Amino acid sequence: MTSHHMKGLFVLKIFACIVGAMGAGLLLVSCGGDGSGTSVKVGEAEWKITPEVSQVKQGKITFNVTNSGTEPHEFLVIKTDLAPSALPVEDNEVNEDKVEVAANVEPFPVGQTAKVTAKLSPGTYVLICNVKEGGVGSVPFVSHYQKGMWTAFTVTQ
Ligand SMILES: [Cu+2]
Repeated sequence: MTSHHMKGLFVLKIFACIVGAMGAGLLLVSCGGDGSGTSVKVGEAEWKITPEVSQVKQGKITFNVTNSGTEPHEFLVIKTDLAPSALPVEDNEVNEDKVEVAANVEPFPVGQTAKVTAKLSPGTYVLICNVKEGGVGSVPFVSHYQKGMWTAFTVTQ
């Protein structure tokens, strides 16, 4: 790769970064690092969510979520000051209209890894799976959140 080519890539990256920040309606203070953001591996299974780290620095965070369980799971990043176990539950699931959903992956199959990127500001978050099941015969409805698929996550300055 020529140095001219590399310079072109560098400019492109900064441009993409500024556009991204403007798109989110945020004041661009700095874009830090090389612009590629931070990646966090997350494991999901019955009935737990296990990120490899529980805290990251603010910015563009990519979650690589692997379903190593035996049924489909989803993945939500919720920004909240509530305790992780105290999100607003209605009809046996978290009411996603009553919380700030920063990122969302719809239910995905066993053995697959889903990827979602979000620009996260400092604060406290909860990672959850909100799949609801039951309702067949006398089996009551219950969400994976209620079964314990939640964990605290912190974004620092
Ligand atoms: Cu689940």
